[in-house]
Amino acid sequence: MFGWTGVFLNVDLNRNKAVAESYDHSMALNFIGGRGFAAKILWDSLMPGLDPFSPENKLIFAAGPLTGFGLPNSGKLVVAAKSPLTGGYGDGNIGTWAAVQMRKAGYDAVIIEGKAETPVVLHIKNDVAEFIDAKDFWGLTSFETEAQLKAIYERTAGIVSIGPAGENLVKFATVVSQEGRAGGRPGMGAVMGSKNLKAMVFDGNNEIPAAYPKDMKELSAAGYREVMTKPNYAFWKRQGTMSTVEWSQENSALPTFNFREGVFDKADKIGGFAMEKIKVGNRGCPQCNMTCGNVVKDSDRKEAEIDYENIVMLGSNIGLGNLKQVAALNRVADELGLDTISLGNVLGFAMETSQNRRIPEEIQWGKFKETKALINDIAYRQGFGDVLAEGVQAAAAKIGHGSADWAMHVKGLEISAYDCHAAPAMALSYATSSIGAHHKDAWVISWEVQFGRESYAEEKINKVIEMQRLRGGVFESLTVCRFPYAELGFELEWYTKYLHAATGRELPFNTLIYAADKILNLIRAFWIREYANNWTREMDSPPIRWFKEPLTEGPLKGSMLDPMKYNNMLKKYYKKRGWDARGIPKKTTLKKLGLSDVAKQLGEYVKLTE
Ligand code: PTT
Ligand code: SF4
Repeated sequence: MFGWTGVFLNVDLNRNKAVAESYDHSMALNFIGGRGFAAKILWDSLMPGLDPFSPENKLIFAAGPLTGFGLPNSGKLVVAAKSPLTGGYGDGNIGTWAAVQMRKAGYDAVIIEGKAETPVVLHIKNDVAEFIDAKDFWGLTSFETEAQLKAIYERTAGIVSIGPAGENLVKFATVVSQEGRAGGRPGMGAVMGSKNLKAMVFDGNNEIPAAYPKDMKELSAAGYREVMTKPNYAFWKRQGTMSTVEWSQENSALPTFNFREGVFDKADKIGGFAMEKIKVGNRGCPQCNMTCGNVVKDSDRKEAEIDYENIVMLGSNIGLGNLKQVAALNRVADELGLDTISLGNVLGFAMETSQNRRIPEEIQWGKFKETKALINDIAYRQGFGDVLAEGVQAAAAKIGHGSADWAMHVKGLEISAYDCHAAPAMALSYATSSIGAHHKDAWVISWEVQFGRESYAEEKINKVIEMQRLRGGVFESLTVCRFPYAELGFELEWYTKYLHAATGRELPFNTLIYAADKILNLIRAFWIREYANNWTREMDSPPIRWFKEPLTEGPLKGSMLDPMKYNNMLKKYYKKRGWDARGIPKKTTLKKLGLSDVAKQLGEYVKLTE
């Protein structure tokens, strides 16, 4: 097999054993890699109803057939498991040398189960896996852990680790790499912590088999050159995702005061141009010439790497308008290994709950020092931080007194940084995303602004489905970065050329889209199997706030979502997907996608419609 190494590494932490296993061609062709592999493995091997923190949960690091070849923007992998935050399928995408090194070590995925008796670091060098005592690392931040491991292992090693939040099973702890790349929003870092796995060090020096190595080299060089010719390239290097702050403010989509508003009076202080004034450099994922991580000196005089989502969720969403301070909170979240999006949500939720006097704690909007202390309490599960460490849905359930009305999540995963009071398509995208409220599958809001905010037209449903297939299906299974395509207009044909050179196969886009649909339906089946008869179509609803409390400021003052129109939209979405009125894939849909065996199993948990 070319392109894929054809090998998974199965690691059992109960027994300190790692066994390489060849997998079938059909797995590669049907599920491509990354998210596709993870979904298939989790579907096949997890007992429904399993506690996500039990040793039987599997933590999967999976790459795609283009990873590690040196192609532009290809240094990423997917980290996945059953999520402790949502109880459903969870994953994230992280740019890291670990992706490159895992493939060079000979593996398309590393699948970890069991729980080490005491904390370990797993070192994988080609076909040798070592389980190293990690007692000296336990308790360190992710930055400290990586720095210390770097000093011990090869300079080229790729490292992923967790911080104290993962160790303390904070439900939105992430896996961190390279002091500023973080992945696995729905608690993948906590699953790693539950296994007593502090870090993984990957090192490999095998050739990854390519069908046409010469073409690969030429295409790679041409790809890098092409990226640089794109009109927006220079501005992207200046601001990366940060220019979205100004865009969101102009379009009333900037999460402000826990998504109560879509504009923030200090937006210009935390935006892309403000960032340029304090920027000291660029960082990024391996094998990328777009390096979109903006490095700034934060208010603690330390270097922090910042992106749009982080800055907005820890800035406007909690009423903080000082960029250096926001950057410091971002860095602290990276050190502790907390997802910044969920963190900004739980903080905003806590501030609003305090303001509404539903808790005795005084937690005020926009207070830097106090917020930093609260973040620490969340990571170490101290005091009220312990309640927030469970995520916004569980915190609201515990606090009660109507606080669920301002708990901003879908299926337990907190909303990422686009306010949808006036964006029905983006709301549908959040509501039906594969992991809960995340923008990665169908970021349609900029298209929606041009199409018309008020509309609930069919085109919007089509756009959400198209983007879910492309971004959530194709990009997540190839595990390559979607930014060249999404932000610079890098043409999709490049990927079919890359795939041909890597695998020797013609894999046109319609084949990839078919695989994407298969993967997305399998993930849907996973959720349904977990929730069985507790599954309801309300699980595909955006937060109630967007239906009940109109914007009170900005150019779209008075806007909110219409529940009847949204429901109608969701009904049509299900129909286009081939799902029944509950949002459950029909037997015929699964069959058409080559998932008859999945239909059979799923039918044991819920009654399927023909
Ligand atoms: C992603 C989510 C995002 S999406 C951001 S900023 W973004 C937040 N980043 C965090 C962070 O940083 N530190 C932290 N402690 N928590 C964070 N949580 C948030 O996580 C990231 C880039 C970005 S920056 C985006 S949009 C794109 N995402 C891609 C994707 O999902 N798939 C893909 N094929 N390509 C992508 N390219 C872009 O990658 P999650 P990264 Mg991230 C510091 O992890 O779980 O997927 O959630 O991966 O290497 O940091 O790159 O404005
Ligand atoms: Fe990573 Fe940004 Fe490059 Fe994408 S564009 S590979 S997120 S540095």
